[in-house]
Amino acid sequence: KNCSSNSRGALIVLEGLDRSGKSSQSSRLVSYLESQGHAVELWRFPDRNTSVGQMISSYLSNKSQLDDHTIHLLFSANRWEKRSVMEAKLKAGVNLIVDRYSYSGVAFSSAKGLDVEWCKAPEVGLLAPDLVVYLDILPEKASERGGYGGERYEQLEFQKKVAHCYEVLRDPSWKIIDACQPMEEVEKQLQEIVWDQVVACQKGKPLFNLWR
Ligand code: Z5A
Ligand code: MG
Repeated sequence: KNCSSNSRGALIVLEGLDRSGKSSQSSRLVSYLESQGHAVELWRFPDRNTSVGQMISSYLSNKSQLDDHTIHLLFSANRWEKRSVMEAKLKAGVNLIVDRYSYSGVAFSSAKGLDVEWCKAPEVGLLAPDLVVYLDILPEKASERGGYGGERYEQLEFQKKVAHCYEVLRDPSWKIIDACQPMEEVEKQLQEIVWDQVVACQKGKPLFNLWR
């Protein structure tokens, strides 16, 4: 292991449509990194445990109604309230595997018609991921998986719009994995992609802020 003072954990984000396999793959990845002796934690957004997270959860389960801008800012606030802990963990050498992040925030809100730049603004200054992995699946294929639950956004027509918004956001640094492959295959490809970043961050790769 590299012992330089700038050694840190990697911030790895998994993105993708509903049912693309983010949660399944995030936990498999965490187990893998643990088995290899790395310090690692599984995080997810929204984090429904905070008071902001509870407002979000109530909105997603249709128990409350909120203006589109308001819920967008709550999702963002939910990331801001975790930012300092996130930075401390990374600096302490803990790798963070994060199930959804700012890209979900922008993709889902802009899919409702909000301006992309307006959606990005509150995310500026959050920690930039070292790696964004997009689990790629057609909305039609995703909707066949176990059926959508009853939460807001879990509808095929809306998911098609979200898919388009993710395409607009996607940049060349993203790693795209075909999420229609068997779970074990996705898992293997993910392990290979993530390994390089974990090593680079151990060697002291600098940490940046988002969208500055
Ligand atoms: N949202 C937002 O609007 N703004 C924000 O800033 C953020 C989020 C952060 C809740 O998110 C909603 O919040 C979400 C976006 C919005 N709304 N939608 N849509 P969430 O993360 O809590 O949503 P979730 O319900 O936990 O997860 P998910 O995205 O629906 O699914 P997933 O994690 O991608 O998939 P999975 O649970 O791992 O797998 C789904 C099923 O597919 C399951 O039965 C698996 O066994 C199966 N599966 C997985 N992989 C495979 C493969 N390879 N083959 C076959 N079957 C598979
Ligand atoms: Mg999930």
